[in-house]
Amino acid sequence: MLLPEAVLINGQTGSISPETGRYTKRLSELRQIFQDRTALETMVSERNDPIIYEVLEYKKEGSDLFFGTTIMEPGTVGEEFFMTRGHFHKRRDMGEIYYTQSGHGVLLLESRDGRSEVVRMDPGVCAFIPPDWAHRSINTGDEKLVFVWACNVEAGHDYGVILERGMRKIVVRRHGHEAIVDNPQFA
Ligand code: M6P
Ligand code: ZN
Repeated sequence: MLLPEAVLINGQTGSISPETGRYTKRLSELRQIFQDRTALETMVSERNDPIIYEVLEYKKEGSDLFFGTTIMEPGTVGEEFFMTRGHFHKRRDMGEIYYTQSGHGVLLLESRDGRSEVVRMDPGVCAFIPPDWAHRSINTGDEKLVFVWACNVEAGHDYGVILERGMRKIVVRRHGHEAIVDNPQFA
């Protein structure tokens, strides 16, 4: 029998206790998602392949739900803000929530039929990601962006279509301001 448990989450650091797993994404693992490949390679070599985000999770064998935190560093590659890979769920009937704890960013969503939506990620905002919407989080602030996510263990990640052709919108810093613009490389 699974037993209830209190999980302590630090909204500033994203730490979880108890934590059952984690992974780190460095810039060199995200070569396909940023537009400016020259800026990317320069950062990989000159800044020692920086960490872009970390995902920490709490998952119990036999449970239907799991949850965790994502901790995103601030920064840009060329003019594009640091972002996650972005994905649809394998299970098209399963959504997710992203509950922002600290920092500021943008949650970019795209439906199968090509509609783009944005939910701002500010502390206290719990974003509802409906089933079958691709989602990518982007840190547009100058501090860490920390959010709590929760979904069904069966949801799964489908990276294919977003990796291959990108998302219709990109989020960039232009003239010192955040801007959501059409992706010139959208295939
Ligand atoms: C959130 C969740 C995770 C996801 C992570 C990074 O934490 O949705 O399931 O893995 O963001 O996003 P991605 O896998 O698209 O890089
Ligand atoms: Zn997801």
